Amino acid sequence: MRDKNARKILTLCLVHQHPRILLGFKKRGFGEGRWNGFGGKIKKEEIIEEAVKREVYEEAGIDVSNINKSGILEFEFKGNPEILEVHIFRSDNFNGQPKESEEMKPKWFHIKKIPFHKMWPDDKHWLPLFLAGKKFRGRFLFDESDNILEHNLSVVKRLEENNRKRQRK
Ligand code: 6U4
Repeated sequence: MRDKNARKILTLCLVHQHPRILLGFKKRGFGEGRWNGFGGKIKKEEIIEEAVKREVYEEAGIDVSNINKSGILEFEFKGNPEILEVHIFRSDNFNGQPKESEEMKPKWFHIKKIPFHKMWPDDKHWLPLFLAGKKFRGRFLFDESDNILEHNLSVVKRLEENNRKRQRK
Protein backbone atom coordinates (compact mmCIF):
# COMPACT_ATOMS: atom_id res chain seq x y z
CA MET A 1 0.00 0.00 0.00
CA ARG A 2 1.10 3.52 -0.70
CA ASP A 3 1.91 5.86 2.13
CA LYS A 4 -1.03 8.25 2.50
CA ASN A 5 1.27 11.00 3.73
CA ALA A 6 2.84 11.15 0.31
CA ARG A 7 -0.39 12.54 -1.17
CA LYS A 8 -0.67 16.25 -1.73
CA ILE A 9 -4.07 17.77 -2.54
CA LEU A 10 -4.04 20.74 -4.91
CA THR A 11 -6.70 22.85 -6.57
CA LEU A 12 -6.92 24.07 -10.15
CA CYS A 13 -9.66 26.37 -11.41
CA LEU A 14 -10.39 27.42 -14.99
CA VAL A 15 -12.84 30.14 -15.91
CA HIS A 16 -14.67 29.09 -19.07
CA GLN A 17 -16.93 31.61 -20.75
CA HIS A 18 -17.61 30.01 -24.08
CA PRO A 19 -15.80 30.44 -26.47
CA ARG A 20 -13.02 31.77 -24.26
CA ILE A 21 -11.06 30.44 -21.32
CA LEU A 22 -8.95 32.30 -18.79
CA LEU A 23 -5.46 30.90 -18.25
CA GLY A 24 -2.54 32.25 -16.28
CA PHE A 25 1.13 32.22 -17.20
CA LYS A 26 2.95 30.79 -14.17
CA LYS A 27 5.79 33.13 -13.34
CA ARG A 28 7.38 31.11 -10.55
CA GLY A 29 7.15 27.88 -8.56
CA PHE A 30 5.87 24.51 -9.70
CA GLY A 31 4.95 24.63 -13.40
CA GLU A 32 6.84 27.88 -13.98
CA GLY A 33 6.80 29.03 -17.61
CA ARG A 34 3.54 27.23 -18.42
CA TRP A 35 -0.01 28.40 -19.00
CA ASN A 36 -2.43 26.84 -16.57
CA GLY A 37 -5.54 27.41 -14.50
CA PHE A 38 -5.25 29.00 -11.06
CA GLY A 39 -4.76 27.03 -7.89
CA GLY A 40 -2.47 25.60 -5.27
CA LYS A 41 -2.37 24.05 -1.87
CA ILE A 42 -5.22 23.86 0.63
CA LYS A 43 -4.72 25.50 4.02
CA LYS A 44 -5.47 23.45 7.14
CA GLU A 45 -8.60 25.38 8.10
CA GLU A 46 -10.05 25.45 4.57
CA ILE A 47 -12.48 23.25 2.75
CA ILE A 48 -11.44 22.70 -0.82
CA GLU A 49 -13.93 25.18 -2.36
CA GLU A 50 -12.59 27.94 -0.11
CA ALA A 51 -9.07 27.16 -1.23
CA VAL A 52 -10.17 27.31 -4.88
CA LYS A 53 -11.70 30.78 -4.45
CA ARG A 54 -8.76 32.10 -2.42
CA GLU A 55 -6.19 30.91 -4.94
CA VAL A 56 -8.09 32.39 -7.90
CA TYR A 57 -8.35 35.69 -6.06
CA GLU A 58 -4.68 35.69 -5.05
CA GLU A 59 -3.40 34.70 -8.48
CA ALA A 60 -5.82 36.43 -10.88
CA GLY A 61 -7.52 39.11 -8.75
CA ILE A 62 -11.07 37.94 -9.46
CA ASP A 63 -13.85 36.48 -7.32
CA VAL A 64 -15.34 33.28 -8.65
CA SER A 65 -18.73 32.62 -7.13
CA ASN A 66 -20.15 29.50 -8.76
CA ILE A 67 -17.58 26.78 -8.96
CA ASN A 68 -18.19 23.18 -9.94
CA LYS A 69 -15.84 20.28 -9.69
CA SER A 70 -14.96 18.86 -13.11
CA GLY A 71 -12.26 16.37 -12.42
CA ILE A 72 -9.79 14.70 -10.13
CA LEU A 73 -6.39 13.82 -11.54
CA GLU A 74 -3.43 12.14 -9.92
CA PHE A 75 0.05 13.05 -11.04
CA GLU A 76 3.14 11.05 -10.21
CA PHE A 77 6.77 11.41 -11.17
CA LYS A 78 8.83 8.27 -11.70
CA GLY A 79 11.04 7.60 -8.68
CA ASN A 80 9.09 9.98 -6.44
CA PRO A 81 6.52 8.43 -4.09
CA GLU A 82 4.53 11.67 -3.75
CA ILE A 83 1.15 11.75 -5.47
CA LEU A 84 -0.28 15.11 -6.49
CA GLU A 85 -4.06 14.88 -6.37
CA VAL A 86 -5.39 17.84 -8.31
CA HIS A 87 -9.06 18.80 -7.98
CA ILE A 88 -10.14 20.68 -11.07
CA PHE A 89 -12.96 23.19 -10.92
CA ARG A 90 -14.79 25.25 -13.48
CA SER A 91 -16.38 28.63 -13.15
CA ASP A 92 -18.34 30.55 -15.76
CA ASN A 93 -18.88 33.66 -13.72
CA PHE A 94 -16.72 36.05 -11.75
CA ASN A 95 -16.48 39.55 -10.32
CA GLY A 96 -13.62 41.93 -10.92
CA GLN A 97 -11.04 42.32 -13.65
CA PRO A 98 -8.34 39.68 -14.12
CA LYS A 99 -5.02 41.22 -13.15
CA GLU A 100 -1.43 40.08 -12.98
CA SER A 101 -0.12 38.86 -9.63
CA GLU A 102 3.37 37.91 -8.45
CA GLU A 103 2.64 34.34 -9.45
CA MET A 104 0.47 34.47 -12.57
CA LYS A 105 -0.21 36.58 -15.63
CA PRO A 106 -3.84 36.01 -16.70
CA LYS A 107 -4.95 36.05 -20.33
CA TRP A 108 -8.09 35.02 -22.24
CA PHE A 109 -7.68 32.42 -24.98
CA HIS A 110 -10.18 31.38 -27.62
CA ILE A 111 -10.80 27.68 -27.05
CA LYS A 112 -9.50 26.96 -30.55
CA LYS A 113 -6.21 28.68 -29.71
CA ILE A 114 -5.28 27.10 -26.40
CA PRO A 115 -1.44 27.08 -26.13
CA PHE A 116 -1.11 23.35 -25.42
CA HIS A 117 2.58 23.36 -26.41
CA LYS A 118 3.26 25.69 -23.47
CA MET A 119 1.12 23.83 -20.92
CA TRP A 120 1.49 20.70 -18.82
CA PRO A 121 1.50 17.79 -21.33
CA ASP A 122 -1.53 16.20 -19.64
CA ASP A 123 -3.71 19.22 -20.39
CA LYS A 124 -4.32 18.30 -24.02
CA HIS A 125 -5.83 15.02 -22.80
CA TRP A 126 -8.30 16.32 -20.25
CA LEU A 127 -9.01 19.92 -21.29
CA PRO A 128 -11.24 18.82 -24.21
CA LEU A 129 -13.35 16.86 -21.68
CA PHE A 130 -13.46 19.90 -19.41
CA LEU A 131 -14.54 22.15 -22.31
CA ALA A 132 -17.25 19.65 -23.24
CA GLY A 133 -18.65 19.89 -19.71
CA LYS A 134 -17.71 16.32 -18.76
CA LYS A 135 -16.53 15.05 -15.40
CA PHE A 136 -13.39 12.99 -15.41
CA ARG A 137 -10.84 11.09 -13.37
CA GLY A 138 -7.37 10.05 -14.33
CA ARG A 139 -3.78 9.38 -13.51
CA PHE A 140 -0.60 10.48 -15.26
CA LEU A 141 2.93 9.24 -14.66
CA PHE A 142 5.74 11.55 -15.78
CA ASP A 143 9.46 11.03 -16.25
CA GLU A 144 12.00 13.53 -14.94
CA SER A 145 11.55 15.72 -18.06
CA ASP A 146 7.75 15.86 -17.58
CA ASN A 147 7.07 13.47 -20.47
CA ILE A 148 4.03 11.25 -19.98
CA LEU A 149 5.08 7.62 -19.46
CA GLU A 150 1.64 6.21 -18.63
CA HIS A 151 -1.81 7.61 -18.33
CA ASN A 152 -5.42 6.73 -17.97
CA LEU A 153 -8.38 9.03 -18.12
CA SER A 154 -12.09 8.33 -17.98
CA VAL A 155 -15.31 10.24 -18.04
CA VAL A 156 -17.34 9.61 -14.90
CA LYS A 157 -20.92 10.36 -13.92
CA ARG A 158 -20.01 11.50 -10.44
CA LEU A 159 -16.83 12.44 -8.61
CA GLU A 160 -16.42 10.78 -5.23
CA GLU A 161 -16.11 13.31 -2.45
CA ASN A 162 -13.63 11.91 0.02
CA ASN A 163 -11.26 14.87 0.10
CA ARG A 164 -12.85 16.73 3.03
CA LYS A 165 -12.24 13.86 5.41
CA ARG A 166 -8.66 13.66 4.27
CA GLN A 167 -8.09 17.37 4.82
CA ARG A 168 -9.26 17.29 8.39
CA LYS A 169 -6.77 14.63 9.48
P1 6U4 B 1 3.79 27.86 -3.71
O1 6U4 B 1 3.48 27.28 -2.37
O2 6U4 B 1 2.83 28.97 -4.11
O3 6U4 B 1 5.22 28.19 -3.96
P2 6U4 B 1 3.75 26.51 -6.23
O4 6U4 B 1 5.03 25.80 -6.42
O5 6U4 B 1 3.58 27.81 -6.94
O6 6U4 B 1 3.44 26.65 -4.68
P3 6U4 B 1 1.34 25.13 -6.04
O7 6U4 B 1 1.75 23.89 -5.31
O8 6U4 B 1 0.72 26.23 -5.27
O9 6U4 B 1 2.62 25.58 -6.78
O10 6U4 B 1 0.36 24.75 -7.21
C1 6U4 B 1 0.66 23.98 -8.30
C2 6U4 B 1 -0.49 24.18 -9.29
O11 6U4 B 1 -0.18 23.45 -10.48
C3 6U4 B 1 -1.83 23.69 -8.83
O12 6U4 B 1 -2.84 24.58 -9.28
C4 6U4 B 1 -2.00 22.36 -9.53
C5 6U4 B 1 -1.26 22.59 -10.80
N1 6U4 B 1 -0.70 21.39 -11.40
C6 6U4 B 1 0.21 20.56 -10.84
N2 6U4 B 1 0.52 19.56 -11.70
C7 6U4 B 1 -0.20 19.79 -12.83
C8 6U4 B 1 -0.31 19.12 -14.06
N3 6U4 B 1 0.38 18.02 -14.34
N4 6U4 B 1 -1.17 19.64 -14.95
C9 6U4 B 1 -1.89 20.76 -14.71
N5 6U4 B 1 -1.80 21.42 -13.54
C10 6U4 B 1 -0.97 20.94 -12.64
O13 6U4 B 1 -2.66 21.18 -15.59
